[in-house]
Amino acid sequence: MKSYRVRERLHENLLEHLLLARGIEPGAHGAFLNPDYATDSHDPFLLPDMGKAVERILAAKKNGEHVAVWSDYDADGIPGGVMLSEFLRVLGVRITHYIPHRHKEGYGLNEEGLAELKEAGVSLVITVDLGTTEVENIAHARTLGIDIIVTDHHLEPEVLPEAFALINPKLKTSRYPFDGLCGAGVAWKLIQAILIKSRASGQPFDYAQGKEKWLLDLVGIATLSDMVPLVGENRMLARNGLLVMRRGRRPGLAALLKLLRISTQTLTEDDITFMISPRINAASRMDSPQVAASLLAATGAEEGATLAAQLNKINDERKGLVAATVREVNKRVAAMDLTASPLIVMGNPNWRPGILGLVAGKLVEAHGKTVFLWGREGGDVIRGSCRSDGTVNIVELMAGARDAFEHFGGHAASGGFAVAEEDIHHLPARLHAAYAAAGGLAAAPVEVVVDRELDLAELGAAQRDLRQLAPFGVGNEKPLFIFPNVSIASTRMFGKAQDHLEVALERNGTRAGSIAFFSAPDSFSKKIVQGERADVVGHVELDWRGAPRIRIIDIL
Ligand SMILES: [Mn+2]
Repeated sequence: MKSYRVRERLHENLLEHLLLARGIEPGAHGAFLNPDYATDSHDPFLLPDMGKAVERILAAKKNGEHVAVWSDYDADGIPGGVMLSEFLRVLGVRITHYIPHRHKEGYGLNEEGLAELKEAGVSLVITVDLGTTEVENIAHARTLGIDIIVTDHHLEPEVLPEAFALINPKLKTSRYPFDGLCGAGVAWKLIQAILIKSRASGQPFDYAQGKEKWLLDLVGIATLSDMVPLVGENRMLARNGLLVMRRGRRPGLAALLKLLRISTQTLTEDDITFMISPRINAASRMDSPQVAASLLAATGAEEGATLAAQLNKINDERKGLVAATVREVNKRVAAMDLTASPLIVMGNPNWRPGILGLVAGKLVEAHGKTVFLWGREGGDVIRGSCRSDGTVNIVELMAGARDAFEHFGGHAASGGFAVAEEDIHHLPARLHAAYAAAGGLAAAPVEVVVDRELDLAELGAAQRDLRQLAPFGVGNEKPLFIFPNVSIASTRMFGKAQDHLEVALERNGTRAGSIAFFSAPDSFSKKIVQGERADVVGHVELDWRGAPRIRIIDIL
């Protein structure tokens, strides 16, 4: 059960109050509100191995070497890989952008892919968003005569690989003042370093001063997608990234936004995280990571439009597949009695592992249980995804059944695993035993902190303040308000399936619109009844006409 607490008022001015509530000291408010490209960007040479990496890349250019950018397949790795490839190509380096298949190859480097690149004559591989843990594959690359420069932001493992260079702000040896960059952010620092070095040399590259800022749209997408804290240098990258995106200069992105009927000029972080990132991620989930990369790399309007349509179609197929899998699981759940079971553990060799994380997320919401789902794609290893309902740390749960898995990993709330075919039938019993041993905690009651009370008449002013505080995300949560004692003037359902709710609110003669997607008048703590009064908890946003409205979170 949720309960709400309104934060103590820290300042009369709303913006100051919100900044203080986010732990930003009064002296730092100006710097937070106005991220600055020059001052918020730290010296890239403070990152480990940066000087060495730049020298190696310049040598590769001089020697006419064939270089591969090997990026992850998600919405951090793909934009990062496209960006680095695009930049190095402009410098005149021969580049192949390699993206592994999410399930046939999996996350990271692999011997077959390296062999393929070796065959194609590649002598240098630069990773994006991966590589920090790749001890064996990097040693193998060495035997093939391939140098590897790692750019990554993942945590330092016990043993580090012997890469030619290992650029990662999270390494214990890093002197870089900010360790929150995403994978594309680290690749971006490599670009900055190459340019600094080139411009300091007597013969700089033919690359106009400041031109590199046009690459920030890709860093921005990655930074917003990868759930890194939107503070410090990330805030600058995300904010400038959105500014570049609003200029609409990348044909593929422009075409995708147009197709989704998102206005380019007023694009916000929500458009990226709810509309663009899931589509980039859909590509690899549905076997075609290259479509997302080609879309972001497209140089012509026509090519952009074709790829946008293709990516959107892949996303529709992904949605259909998720919905069908959810239905199949629900049917099986209904046929079993799971009332007493804290876990749902299920699989089907025909399920596509790439979508099971999304399916598990929906099932956690629907059933309030921790969910493990597995499927298979190529080979005889079974792969799956799991999501916690909040009663257990899912990685610790899997660790409690360690030998049931070939591999597992993840975070407290979500994870992934691989199981040998002959062991899969033991998985439910093993996980239930591990859950019982962990003593599965009761879900703690959730207390939601509301940033402040607001009157409907303050909506417009609040919206202007909020745009200064944006972009919102991890580390800079979207402010939540309570509008006390407002009248419900009218309600209506809308949308193709009539599954979205719009409510007109009124108080002291001021009217305001509010909205809740996939909701009905009885979806909240209190039922919405026309003519009655209620406290509305919600976020403030702009509607498609640019008027402020409330996004309903709850009705009390
Ligand atoms: Mn990443």
